[in-house]
Amino acid sequence: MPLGDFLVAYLQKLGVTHLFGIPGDLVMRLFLRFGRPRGLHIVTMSHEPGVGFAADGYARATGRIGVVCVTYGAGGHNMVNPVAGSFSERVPILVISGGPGEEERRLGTLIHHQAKEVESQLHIYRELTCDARVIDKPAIAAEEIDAVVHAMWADRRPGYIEIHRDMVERVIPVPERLIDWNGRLPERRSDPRKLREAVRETAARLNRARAPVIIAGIECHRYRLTRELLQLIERSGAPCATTVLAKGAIPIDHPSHMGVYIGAISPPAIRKRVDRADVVLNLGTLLTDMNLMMRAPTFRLEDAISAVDDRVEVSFHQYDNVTLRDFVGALARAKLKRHRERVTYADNLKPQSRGIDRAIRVSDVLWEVNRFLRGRRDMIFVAESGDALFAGLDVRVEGPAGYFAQGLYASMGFGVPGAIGAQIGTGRRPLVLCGDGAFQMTGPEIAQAPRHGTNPIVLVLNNAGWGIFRPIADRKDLLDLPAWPYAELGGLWGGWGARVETVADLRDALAEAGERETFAVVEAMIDPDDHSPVARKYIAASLRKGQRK
Ligand SMILES: Cc1ncc(C[n+]2csc(CCOP(=O)(O)OP(=O)(O)O)c2C)c(N)n1
Ligand SMILES: [Mg+2]
Repeated sequence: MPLGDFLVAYLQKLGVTHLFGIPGDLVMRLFLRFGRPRGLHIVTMSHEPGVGFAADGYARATGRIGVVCVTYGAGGHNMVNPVAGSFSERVPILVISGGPGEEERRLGTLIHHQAKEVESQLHIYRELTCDARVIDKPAIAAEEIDAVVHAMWADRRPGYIEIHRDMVERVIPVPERLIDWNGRLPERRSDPRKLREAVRETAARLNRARAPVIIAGIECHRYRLTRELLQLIERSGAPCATTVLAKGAIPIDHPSHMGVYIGAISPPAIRKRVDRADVVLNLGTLLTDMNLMMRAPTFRLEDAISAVDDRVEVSFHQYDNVTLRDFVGALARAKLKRHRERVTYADNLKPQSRGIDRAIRVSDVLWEVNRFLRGRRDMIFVAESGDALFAGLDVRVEGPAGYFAQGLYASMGFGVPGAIGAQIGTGRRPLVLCGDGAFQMTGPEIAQAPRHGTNPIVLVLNNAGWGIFRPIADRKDLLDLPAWPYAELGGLWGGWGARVETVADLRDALAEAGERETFAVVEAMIDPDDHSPVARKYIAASLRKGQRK
């Protein structure tokens, strides 16, 4: 069949429902192919970064592959930043790019949209994906596309295929295997002997421990292991926390959930409990500066058991070829002594000050967001980069797997389009917490929301600048932003907007946004020098660190 038709059929078999993209002449033939068949919706946005973040949000929220389709060069290069974020945070995004046909390449002239070499874009994407290929050999085209997708799924990382415009109609052979395939992608398998031994050793240590702790990391989220994880937590009785990156992997109201572990600046109850642990079971945790907030892990490595990247380390014993899925599943079924401990969920919020007819502090925003989200188990929450990323750690979303943020890559611009993608994928309405600076990057994509049947509530924290850097910058004037009429723009773009200056008005505006069918932009005016509780601790810690150097 023609390569273009094969790709459409392949994606449909995979269960892909949406494709995110912006066309251009070098990808038009392919792009229109996606538009034609029923069952594959095309989601276009204003700018490729928005497209990329939306596909990432879709993939994070659904656990499926996100697919983007862009034109070569100008489009592909514009997509680099979101895909880098997906790579960093283990989100499987398939980038499909067009490209110049063979005749054009043979002319020997520069081709429009070309940067350094025709292959430059491929080289760039090799850095940002687990597999990147130009699909230019008809005989093995189907196998190559299948290989990229399998690699992406095994790694939960982006993949890249470039299909030049003269290849779209080329007839390619499709192997029987793919015709008979049921569309399911296999998970990586463990070596059963190593798995058994790693589980036996871990169970023995857990059973000897007096104060074990479980820390759930990002891989629990990406491999969708919440069910197995909860079984393990319940069987072992150990208190658990998530890392910054994995917030949402454990339901907020689970009785063993302590909260978010942020190293030295964790809520004191969590820090003390982790420091006191005689076994720390790290499940799928990438050790990052954001997770630990610039401090080496407090627990001793000899007391740690860690499962990440298909490898289990029990103290200084290492077992490779043991996947997190198999490990958590088998451990949950092992004979475990049940530990008993009362756990209360801890965050960083101090009690809200009295009175609501007063100026809004960031901590008020969090109290009001939590009040608004209470009982709305269908809603999801998305935190932008900037103070919203720190602030979001104190947000309580009650429904399952309802929290999304770029906790490690931390690119501004993820919030609004990421939320649109997440709603497209799950049907759940997002509340986005977003700084004014981040809104100026991709917030206008909100104008696309109604076309795609979505209606996020965007809460813009308007502190008139890149506020997170004010405490550490001498030239504060360099951090100022022009005042956009955010709330008015929300109304002009087809939604509803409100600008609020008091806590009472914020409460009312959120309630009204919750009632409305359209998207909403709630602009909360914030003192330029105010920050969230976690940001304040983070800034104080980095200033101390800076002084020590
Ligand atoms: C794409 C991108 N560019 C630059 C940065 C660096 N950066 C991190 S936070 C920030 C300022 C964010 O401003 P705003 O959205 O208004 O949030 P606030 O700091 O005021 O809370 C900047 C510029 C980034 N994270 N991502
Ligand atoms: Mg700001």
